[in-house]
Amino acid sequence: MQPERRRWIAHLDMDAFYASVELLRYPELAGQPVVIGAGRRHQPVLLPDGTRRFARLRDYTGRGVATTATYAARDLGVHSAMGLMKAAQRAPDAILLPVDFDEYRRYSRRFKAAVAEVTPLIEDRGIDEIYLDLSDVPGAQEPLGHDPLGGVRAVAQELRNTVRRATGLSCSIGVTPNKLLSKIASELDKPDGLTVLTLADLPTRIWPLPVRRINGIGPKAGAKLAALGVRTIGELAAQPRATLIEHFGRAYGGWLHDAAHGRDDRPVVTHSEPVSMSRETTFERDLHARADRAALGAIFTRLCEQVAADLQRRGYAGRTIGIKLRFDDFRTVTRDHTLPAPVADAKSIRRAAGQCLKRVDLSRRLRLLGVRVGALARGGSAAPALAPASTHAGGWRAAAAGTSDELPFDAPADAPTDAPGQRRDALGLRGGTQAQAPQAAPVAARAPDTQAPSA
Ligand code: DCP
Ligand code: MG
Repeated sequence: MQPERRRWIAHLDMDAFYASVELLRYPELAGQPVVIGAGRRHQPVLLPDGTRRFARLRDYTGRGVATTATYAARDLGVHSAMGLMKAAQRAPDAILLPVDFDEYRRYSRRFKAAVAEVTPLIEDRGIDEIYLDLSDVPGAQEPLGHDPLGGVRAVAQELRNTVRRATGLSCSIGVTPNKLLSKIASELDKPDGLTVLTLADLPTRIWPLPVRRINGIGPKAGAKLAALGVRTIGELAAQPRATLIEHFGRAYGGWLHDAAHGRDDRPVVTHSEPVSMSRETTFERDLHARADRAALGAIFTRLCEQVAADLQRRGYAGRTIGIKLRFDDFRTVTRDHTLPAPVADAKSIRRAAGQCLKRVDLSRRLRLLGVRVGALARGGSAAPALAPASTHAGGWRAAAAGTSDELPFDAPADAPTDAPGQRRDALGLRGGTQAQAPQAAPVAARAPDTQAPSA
Protein backbone atom coordinates (compact mmCIF):
# COMPACT_ATOMS: atom_id res chain seq x y z
CA MET A 1 0.00 0.00 0.00
CA GLN A 2 1.20 3.47 -0.85
CA PRO A 3 2.10 5.50 2.23
CA GLU A 4 0.04 8.67 2.50
CA ARG A 5 1.49 11.60 0.59
CA ARG A 6 2.28 14.41 2.99
CA ARG A 7 2.17 18.07 2.10
CA TRP A 8 5.55 19.69 2.74
CA ILE A 9 5.83 23.45 2.45
CA ALA A 10 9.11 25.21 3.14
CA HIS A 11 9.71 28.81 4.09
CA LEU A 12 13.23 29.96 3.35
CA ASP A 13 14.51 33.27 4.72
CA MET A 14 18.02 34.64 4.32
CA ASP A 15 19.92 35.43 7.53
CA ALA A 16 20.60 39.11 8.29
CA PHE A 17 20.33 39.53 4.55
CA TYR A 18 21.66 43.01 3.71
CA ALA A 19 24.34 42.75 6.38
CA SER A 20 25.44 39.32 5.18
CA VAL A 21 25.79 40.57 1.60
CA GLU A 22 27.96 43.44 2.87
CA LEU A 23 30.13 40.99 4.79
CA LEU A 24 30.95 39.17 1.55
CA ARG A 25 32.46 42.46 0.39
CA TYR A 26 34.19 43.23 3.69
CA PRO A 27 35.10 39.83 5.14
CA GLU A 28 37.29 41.55 7.77
CA LEU A 29 34.03 42.52 9.51
CA ALA A 30 32.96 38.92 10.23
CA GLY A 31 31.71 38.51 13.78
CA GLN A 32 31.57 42.25 14.43
CA PRO A 33 28.50 44.34 15.16
CA VAL A 34 27.57 45.94 11.83
CA VAL A 35 24.51 48.03 11.06
CA ILE A 36 23.24 48.76 7.54
CA GLY A 37 21.38 51.97 7.01
CA ALA A 38 23.50 54.93 6.10
CA GLY A 39 23.85 56.91 2.91
CA ARG A 40 26.77 57.20 0.56
CA ARG A 41 28.80 59.55 2.76
CA HIS A 42 29.42 56.61 5.08
CA GLN A 43 31.13 54.57 2.37
CA PRO A 44 34.28 52.88 3.78
CA VAL A 45 37.53 54.59 2.81
CA LEU A 46 40.38 52.55 1.37
CA LEU A 47 43.62 53.56 3.14
CA PRO A 48 47.11 53.55 1.57
CA ASP A 49 48.07 50.42 3.55
CA GLY A 50 45.21 48.51 1.89
CA THR A 51 42.96 48.40 4.95
CA ARG A 52 39.63 50.20 5.12
CA ARG A 53 38.37 52.82 7.48
CA PHE A 54 34.73 52.23 8.39
CA ALA A 55 32.24 54.68 9.82
CA ARG A 56 31.15 53.99 13.41
CA LEU A 57 27.64 54.37 14.75
CA ARG A 58 28.78 56.79 17.45
CA ASP A 59 29.76 59.33 14.78
CA TYR A 60 26.37 59.22 13.13
CA THR A 61 24.03 62.17 13.23
CA GLY A 62 20.81 62.27 11.27
CA ARG A 63 17.45 60.64 11.07
CA GLY A 64 18.31 57.43 9.25
CA VAL A 65 17.09 54.04 10.39
CA ALA A 66 18.72 50.62 10.43
CA THR A 67 17.53 48.32 7.66
CA THR A 68 19.14 45.39 9.42
CA ALA A 69 22.07 44.48 11.67
CA THR A 70 24.41 41.55 12.08
CA TYR A 71 23.63 39.11 14.86
CA ALA A 72 26.53 40.57 16.89
CA ALA A 73 24.84 43.98 16.70
CA ARG A 74 21.45 42.46 17.57
CA ASP A 75 23.02 41.06 20.74
CA LEU A 76 23.65 44.69 21.69
CA GLY A 77 20.00 45.55 21.15
CA VAL A 78 20.06 46.95 17.62
CA HIS A 79 17.39 45.80 15.19
CA SER A 80 15.64 46.62 11.89
CA ALA A 81 13.73 49.91 11.75
CA MET A 82 15.53 51.33 14.79
CA GLY A 83 16.71 54.93 14.46
CA LEU A 84 20.47 55.05 13.95
CA MET A 85 20.94 57.61 16.74
CA LYS A 86 19.17 55.29 19.15
CA ALA A 87 21.19 52.37 17.83
CA ALA A 88 24.34 54.42 18.47
CA GLN A 89 23.44 54.68 22.16
CA ARG A 90 23.23 50.89 22.37
CA ALA A 91 26.19 50.02 20.16
CA PRO A 92 28.43 53.08 19.72
CA ASP A 93 31.34 51.02 18.36
CA ALA A 94 29.27 49.16 15.80
CA ILE A 95 30.27 49.68 12.20
CA LEU A 96 27.89 51.59 9.98
CA LEU A 97 27.56 50.80 6.28
CA PRO A 98 25.52 52.44 3.53
CA VAL A 99 22.75 50.47 1.82
CA ASP A 100 23.33 49.15 -1.69
CA PHE A 101 19.98 47.88 -2.95
CA ASP A 102 21.33 46.91 -6.37
CA GLU A 103 23.74 44.50 -4.77
CA TYR A 104 21.04 42.98 -2.52
CA ARG A 105 18.76 42.53 -5.53
CA ARG A 106 21.57 40.74 -7.38
CA TYR A 107 22.01 38.31 -4.50
CA SER A 108 18.25 37.93 -4.21
CA ARG A 109 18.04 36.85 -7.84
CA ARG A 110 21.02 34.56 -7.38
CA PHE A 111 19.67 32.61 -4.41
CA LYS A 112 16.22 32.27 -6.01
CA ALA A 113 17.72 30.98 -9.24
CA ALA A 114 19.75 28.41 -7.29
CA VAL A 115 16.68 27.23 -5.39
CA ALA A 116 14.74 26.96 -8.65
CA GLU A 117 17.10 24.18 -9.64
CA VAL A 118 15.82 22.08 -6.74
CA THR A 119 12.14 22.84 -7.34
CA PRO A 120 10.30 25.19 -9.66
CA LEU A 121 7.40 25.53 -7.19
CA ILE A 122 8.55 28.79 -5.64
CA GLU A 123 6.47 31.66 -4.32
CA ASP A 124 8.45 34.88 -4.22
CA ARG A 125 7.69 36.78 -1.02
CA GLY A 126 10.18 39.58 -1.30
CA ILE A 127 13.85 40.26 -1.43
CA ASP A 128 15.00 37.57 1.00
CA GLU A 129 12.20 35.06 1.45
CA ILE A 130 10.34 32.43 -0.53
CA TYR A 131 7.89 29.60 -0.01
CA LEU A 132 8.49 26.29 -1.72
CA ASP A 133 6.30 23.27 -2.21
CA LEU A 134 8.59 20.31 -1.55
CA SER A 135 5.87 17.64 -1.58
CA ASP A 136 6.87 16.19 -4.93
CA VAL A 137 10.61 16.77 -4.83
CA PRO A 138 12.17 13.31 -5.27
CA GLY A 139 12.86 11.73 -1.91
CA ALA A 140 10.78 14.18 0.13
CA GLN A 141 8.19 11.54 1.01
CA GLU A 142 10.77 8.84 1.90
CA PRO A 143 11.87 7.97 5.41
CA LEU A 144 15.62 7.88 6.04
CA GLY A 145 16.73 5.09 8.35
CA HIS A 146 14.65 5.44 11.50
CA ASP A 147 13.69 9.04 10.75
CA PRO A 148 10.27 9.11 9.07
CA LEU A 149 10.92 12.76 8.11
CA GLY A 150 14.47 12.05 6.96
CA GLY A 151 13.67 12.49 3.29
CA VAL A 152 12.22 15.97 3.52
CA ARG A 153 14.91 16.95 6.00
CA ALA A 154 17.56 15.93 3.47
CA VAL A 155 15.83 17.93 0.72
CA ALA A 156 15.78 21.02 2.95
CA GLN A 157 19.42 20.47 3.86
CA GLU A 158 20.24 20.30 0.16
CA LEU A 159 18.39 23.60 -0.34
CA ARG A 160 20.56 25.24 2.28
CA ASN A 161 23.73 23.88 0.70
CA THR A 162 22.56 25.06 -2.72
CA VAL A 163 21.96 28.60 -1.46
CA ARG A 164 25.35 28.67 0.22
CA ARG A 165 27.15 27.35 -2.87
CA ALA A 166 25.46 29.92 -5.11
CA THR A 167 25.85 32.96 -2.86
CA GLY A 168 28.17 32.24 0.07
CA LEU A 169 25.25 33.19 2.32
CA SER A 170 23.31 31.30 4.96
CA CYS A 171 19.56 31.01 5.25
CA SER A 172 17.07 29.46 7.62
CA ILE A 173 14.36 27.05 6.56
CA GLY A 174 11.14 25.94 8.18
CA VAL A 175 9.38 22.88 6.75
CA THR A 176 5.83 22.01 7.86
CA PRO A 177 2.51 21.02 6.29
CA ASN A 178 1.64 24.64 5.46
CA LYS A 179 2.83 28.20 4.84
CA LEU A 180 1.57 29.59 8.13
CA LEU A 181 3.54 27.13 10.24
CA SER A 182 6.61 27.17 8.00
CA LYS A 183 6.87 30.93 8.32
CA ILE A 184 6.95 30.54 12.10
CA ALA A 185 9.28 27.53 11.95
CA SER A 186 11.94 29.22 9.83
CA GLU A 187 12.56 31.66 12.69
CA LEU A 188 12.85 29.03 15.40
CA ASP A 189 16.47 28.14 14.76
CA LYS A 190 17.89 31.28 13.08
CA PRO A 191 20.56 31.82 11.83
CA ASP A 192 21.53 28.88 9.60
CA GLY A 193 18.63 26.89 10.98
CA LEU A 194 16.53 24.01 9.76
CA THR A 195 13.27 23.16 11.53
CA VAL A 196 10.93 20.43 10.34
CA LEU A 197 7.60 20.21 12.16
CA THR A 198 4.40 18.19 11.82
CA LEU A 199 1.01 19.01 13.34
CA ALA A 200 1.95 16.70 16.22
CA ASP A 201 4.62 19.25 17.23
CA LEU A 202 2.09 22.06 17.55
CA PRO A 203 1.57 21.90 21.33
CA THR A 204 5.28 21.76 22.19
CA ARG A 205 6.85 23.99 19.52
CA ILE A 206 4.19 26.48 18.43
CA TRP A 207 1.75 26.98 21.28
CA PRO A 208 4.32 28.40 23.74
CA LEU A 209 5.15 31.24 21.28
CA PRO A 210 3.64 34.73 21.54
CA VAL A 211 0.65 35.32 19.24
CA ARG A 212 2.55 37.98 17.28
CA ARG A 213 4.71 35.25 15.75
CA ILE A 214 1.76 34.40 13.53
CA ASN A 215 2.12 36.30 10.28
CA GLY A 216 -1.15 38.22 10.16
CA ILE A 217 -1.40 39.13 13.84
CA GLY A 218 -0.13 42.69 13.92
CA PRO A 219 0.30 45.18 16.75
CA LYS A 220 -3.41 46.03 16.93
CA ALA A 221 -4.74 42.48 17.06
CA GLY A 222 -1.87 41.58 19.41
CA ALA A 223 -2.86 44.33 21.84
CA LYS A 224 -6.53 43.41 21.67
CA LEU A 225 -5.71 39.76 22.36
CA ALA A 226 -3.47 40.78 25.26
CA ALA A 227 -6.37 42.76 26.72
CA LEU A 228 -8.40 39.55 26.56
CA GLY A 229 -5.62 37.77 28.44
CA VAL A 230 -4.40 35.90 25.35
CA ARG A 231 -0.62 36.08 24.96
CA THR A 232 0.54 32.78 23.53
CA ILE A 233 -0.63 30.89 20.49
CA GLY A 234 -1.68 28.10 22.86
CA GLU A 235 -3.91 30.50 24.77
CA LEU A 236 -5.37 31.59 21.45
CA ALA A 237 -6.01 27.96 20.49
CA ALA A 238 -7.85 27.47 23.77
CA GLN A 239 -10.38 30.20 22.90
CA PRO A 240 -13.67 28.94 21.50
CA ARG A 241 -14.09 29.90 17.86
CA ALA A 242 -17.33 31.70 18.71
CA THR A 243 -15.54 33.90 21.24
CA LEU A 244 -12.93 34.97 18.71
CA ILE A 245 -15.62 35.66 16.13
CA GLU A 246 -17.51 37.68 18.70
CA HIS A 247 -14.48 39.91 19.33
CA PHE A 248 -12.88 39.99 15.88
CA GLY A 249 -15.68 39.35 13.40
CA ARG A 250 -16.46 36.28 11.37
CA ALA A 251 -13.55 36.39 8.92
CA TYR A 252 -10.66 37.43 11.12
CA GLY A 253 -11.97 35.68 14.24
CA GLY A 254 -12.38 32.45 12.30
CA TRP A 255 -8.95 32.84 10.79
CA LEU A 256 -7.37 33.41 14.24
CA HIS A 257 -8.90 30.17 15.44
CA ASP A 258 -7.64 28.21 12.42
CA ALA A 259 -4.19 29.80 12.63
CA ALA A 260 -3.78 28.88 16.31
CA HIS A 261 -4.60 25.29 15.40
CA GLY A 262 -2.08 25.30 12.57
CA ARG A 263 -4.70 25.09 9.84
CA ASP A 264 -3.84 26.75 6.54
CA ASP A 265 -4.39 25.32 3.09
CA ARG A 266 -3.17 28.22 0.95
CA PRO A 267 -1.24 26.92 -2.04
CA VAL A 268 2.26 28.01 -2.95
CA VAL A 269 1.56 30.50 -5.71
CA THR A 270 4.30 30.20 -8.26
CA HIS A 271 5.26 33.06 -10.49
CA SER A 272 2.48 33.61 -12.97
CA GLU A 273 3.36 33.30 -16.62
CA PRO A 274 3.40 36.54 -18.59
CA VAL A 275 0.45 36.78 -20.98
CA SER A 276 2.11 39.34 -23.20
CA MET A 277 5.22 41.47 -23.51
CA SER A 278 5.23 44.98 -24.78
CA ARG A 279 7.26 48.12 -25.14
CA GLU A 280 5.88 51.57 -25.53
CA THR A 281 7.22 55.07 -25.54
CA THR A 282 5.73 58.53 -25.13
CA PHE A 283 7.39 61.19 -27.26
CA GLU A 284 8.56 64.43 -25.79
CA ARG A 285 6.69 66.24 -28.51
CA ASP A 286 3.86 64.89 -30.62
CA LEU A 287 4.99 63.43 -33.93
CA HIS A 288 3.18 63.26 -37.23
CA ALA A 289 3.20 60.17 -39.42
CA ARG A 290 4.10 62.20 -42.49
CA ALA A 291 6.21 65.07 -41.23
CA ASP A 292 8.14 62.88 -38.78
CA ARG A 293 8.00 59.76 -40.84
CA ALA A 294 11.65 58.79 -40.55
CA ALA A 295 11.83 59.39 -36.83
CA LEU A 296 8.63 57.43 -36.20
CA GLY A 297 9.79 54.61 -38.43
CA ALA A 298 13.02 54.38 -36.45
CA ILE A 299 11.22 54.38 -33.12
CA PHE A 300 8.77 51.77 -34.36
CA THR A 301 11.56 49.46 -35.45
CA ARG A 302 13.37 50.00 -32.21
CA LEU A 303 10.30 49.06 -30.18
CA CYS A 304 10.01 45.85 -32.20
CA GLU A 305 13.67 45.11 -31.55
CA GLN A 306 13.21 45.68 -27.85
CA VAL A 307 10.17 43.43 -27.59
CA ALA A 308 12.03 40.78 -29.59
CA ALA A 309 14.99 41.03 -27.21
CA ASP A 310 12.63 40.75 -24.19
CA LEU A 311 10.98 37.65 -25.68
CA GLN A 312 14.26 35.99 -26.55
CA ARG A 313 15.87 36.74 -23.22
CA ARG A 314 12.95 35.17 -21.39
CA GLY A 315 12.44 32.32 -23.81
CA TYR A 316 9.06 33.18 -25.26
CA ALA A 317 7.54 33.60 -28.71
CA GLY A 318 4.12 34.98 -29.52
CA ARG A 319 1.51 34.77 -32.28
CA THR A 320 -0.52 37.92 -31.73
CA ILE A 321 1.27 41.11 -32.63
CA GLY A 322 -0.36 44.33 -31.61
CA ILE A 323 0.25 48.05 -31.74
CA LYS A 324 -0.96 50.87 -29.58
CA LEU A 325 -1.18 54.49 -30.66
CA ARG A 326 -2.19 57.47 -28.62
CA PHE A 327 -3.06 60.64 -30.48
CA ASP A 328 -2.57 64.24 -29.42
CA ASP A 329 -6.19 64.29 -28.21
CA PHE A 330 -5.36 61.32 -25.91
CA ARG A 331 -7.53 58.95 -27.90
CA THR A 332 -5.92 55.51 -27.82
CA VAL A 333 -6.20 53.00 -30.62
CA THR A 334 -5.01 49.41 -30.71
CA ARG A 335 -4.86 46.94 -33.55
CA ASP A 336 -3.60 43.41 -33.61
CA HIS A 337 -2.85 40.67 -36.02
CA THR A 338 -2.51 36.97 -35.29
CA LEU A 339 0.10 34.98 -37.17
CA PRO A 340 -0.11 31.27 -38.06
CA ALA A 341 2.91 30.50 -35.83
CA PRO A 342 4.64 32.18 -32.89
CA VAL A 343 7.55 34.50 -33.64
CA ALA A 344 10.22 36.13 -31.50
CA ASP A 345 12.39 37.96 -34.02
CA ALA A 346 12.31 41.69 -34.61
CA LYS A 347 11.76 41.39 -38.36
CA SER A 348 8.63 39.25 -38.11
CA ILE A 349 7.24 41.42 -35.33
CA ARG A 350 7.94 44.54 -37.33
CA ARG A 351 6.26 43.12 -40.41
CA ALA A 352 3.08 42.11 -38.54
CA ALA A 353 3.00 45.36 -36.55
CA GLY A 354 3.33 47.23 -39.84
CA GLN A 355 0.23 45.41 -41.13
CA CYS A 356 -1.64 46.63 -38.06
CA LEU A 357 -0.43 50.17 -38.64
CA LYS A 358 -1.97 50.23 -42.10
CA ARG A 359 -5.39 49.83 -40.49
CA VAL A 360 -5.13 53.09 -38.55
CA ASP A 361 -5.97 56.59 -39.73
CA LEU A 362 -2.76 58.50 -39.13
CA SER A 363 -3.91 62.01 -39.89
CA ARG A 364 -3.50 63.23 -36.30
CA ARG A 365 -0.26 63.72 -34.44
CA LEU A 366 0.87 60.91 -32.17
CA ARG A 367 2.06 61.12 -28.60
CA LEU A 368 2.63 57.46 -27.87
CA LEU A 369 3.56 54.36 -29.77
CA GLY A 370 3.64 50.80 -28.44
CA VAL A 371 4.28 47.30 -29.74
CA ARG A 372 2.93 44.22 -28.03
CA VAL A 373 3.34 40.48 -28.53
CA GLY A 374 0.68 38.26 -27.02
CA ALA A 375 -0.51 34.63 -27.20
CA LEU A 376 2.87 33.70 -25.79
CA ALA A 377 4.33 30.25 -25.88
CA ARG A 378 7.39 28.97 -24.07
CA GLY A 379 10.45 28.03 -26.07
CA GLY A 380 10.78 30.91 -28.44
CA SER A 381 12.06 30.67 -31.98
CA ALA A 382 15.53 29.42 -32.64
CA ALA A 383 16.34 32.74 -34.27
CA PRO A 384 19.70 34.00 -33.15
CA ALA A 385 19.39 36.55 -30.39
CA LEU A 386 19.60 40.08 -31.65
CA ALA A 387 22.44 42.16 -30.51
CA PRO A 388 21.23 44.47 -27.76
CA ALA A 389 19.11 47.02 -29.59
CA SER A 390 21.39 49.67 -30.92
CA THR A 391 20.99 53.19 -29.69
CA HIS A 392 22.38 54.49 -32.93
CA ALA A 393 20.00 55.65 -35.59
CA GLY A 394 21.91 53.76 -38.27
CA GLY A 395 21.18 50.51 -36.50
CA TRP A 396 17.44 51.07 -36.63
CA ARG A 397 17.51 51.92 -40.28
CA ALA A 398 19.54 48.85 -41.09
CA ALA A 399 16.97 46.68 -39.35
CA ALA A 400 14.08 48.47 -41.05
CA ALA A 401 15.64 47.93 -44.44
CA GLY A 402 15.00 44.22 -44.02
CA THR A 403 11.24 44.61 -44.28
CA SER A 404 9.80 44.46 -47.74
CA ASP A 405 6.34 45.86 -47.02
CA GLU A 406 6.08 49.57 -47.33
CA LEU A 407 4.90 50.97 -44.03
CA PRO A 408 3.38 54.32 -43.30
CA PHE A 409 6.39 55.24 -41.17
CA ASP A 410 9.01 53.59 -43.26
CA ALA A 411 11.75 55.57 -44.83
CA PRO A 412 12.77 53.69 -47.98
CA ALA A 413 16.05 51.92 -47.34
CA ASP A 414 17.97 54.24 -49.61
CA ALA A 415 16.17 57.48 -48.78
CA PRO A 416 18.36 60.42 -47.89
CA THR A 417 18.74 60.54 -44.15
CA ASP A 418 17.73 63.41 -41.99
CA ALA A 419 20.49 65.56 -40.63
CA PRO A 420 21.37 64.31 -37.17
CA GLY A 421 20.36 67.61 -35.63
CA GLN A 422 16.91 67.38 -37.15
CA ARG A 423 16.52 63.81 -36.06
CA ARG A 424 17.42 64.60 -32.49
CA ASP A 425 14.96 67.42 -32.59
CA ALA A 426 12.25 65.22 -33.98
CA LEU A 427 12.80 62.82 -31.11
CA GLY A 428 12.61 65.64 -28.65
CA LEU A 429 16.22 65.25 -27.60
CA ARG A 430 18.67 68.03 -27.28
CA GLY A 431 22.44 68.10 -27.42
CA GLY A 432 24.74 65.11 -27.27
CA THR A 433 26.41 63.55 -30.23
CA GLN A 434 24.50 60.28 -30.33
CA ALA A 435 20.98 60.01 -31.60
CA GLN A 436 19.00 58.10 -29.02
CA ALA A 437 15.47 56.88 -28.91
CA PRO A 438 13.40 57.95 -25.95
CA GLN A 439 13.56 55.34 -23.24
CA ALA A 440 10.93 52.72 -23.83
CA ALA A 441 9.65 51.02 -20.73
CA PRO A 442 9.29 47.25 -20.80
CA VAL A 443 5.83 46.14 -19.78
CA ALA A 444 5.28 42.47 -19.04
CA ALA A 445 1.62 41.85 -18.47
CA ARG A 446 0.86 38.98 -16.14
CA ALA A 447 -2.05 36.80 -15.35
CA PRO A 448 -3.75 38.37 -12.35
CA ASP A 449 -2.00 37.56 -9.10
CA THR A 450 -3.84 35.38 -6.68
CA GLN A 451 -3.72 37.28 -3.44
CA ALA A 452 -3.11 35.24 -0.34
CA PRO A 453 -6.17 35.55 1.87
CA SER A 454 -5.46 38.45 4.16
CA ALA A 455 -6.06 38.12 7.81
N1 DCP B 1 14.61 45.28 5.90
C1 DCP B 1 14.46 46.65 5.87
N2 DCP B 1 13.67 47.27 6.81
C2 DCP B 1 13.05 46.55 7.78
C3 DCP B 1 13.19 45.14 7.79
C4 DCP B 1 13.99 44.53 6.83
O1 DCP B 1 15.02 47.31 5.01
N3 DCP B 1 12.30 47.16 8.69
C5 DCP B 1 15.48 44.64 4.89
C6 DCP B 1 16.83 44.37 5.47
C7 DCP B 1 16.88 42.89 5.70
C8 DCP B 1 15.94 42.37 4.65
O2 DCP B 1 14.97 43.38 4.46
O3 DCP B 1 18.19 42.38 5.57
C9 DCP B 1 15.26 41.08 5.03
O4 DCP B 1 14.44 41.27 6.17
P1 DCP B 1 14.37 40.20 7.34
O5 DCP B 1 13.24 40.58 8.20
O6 DCP B 1 14.39 38.82 6.78
O7 DCP B 1 15.69 40.46 8.19
P2 DCP B 1 17.15 39.91 7.97
O8 DCP B 1 17.26 39.01 6.81
O9 DCP B 1 18.09 41.07 8.00
O10 DCP B 1 17.40 39.11 9.32
P3 DCP B 1 16.87 37.66 9.72
O11 DCP B 1 18.11 36.83 9.87
O12 DCP B 1 16.17 37.85 11.02
O13 DCP B 1 15.97 37.18 8.65
MG1 MG C 1 15.91 37.46 6.51
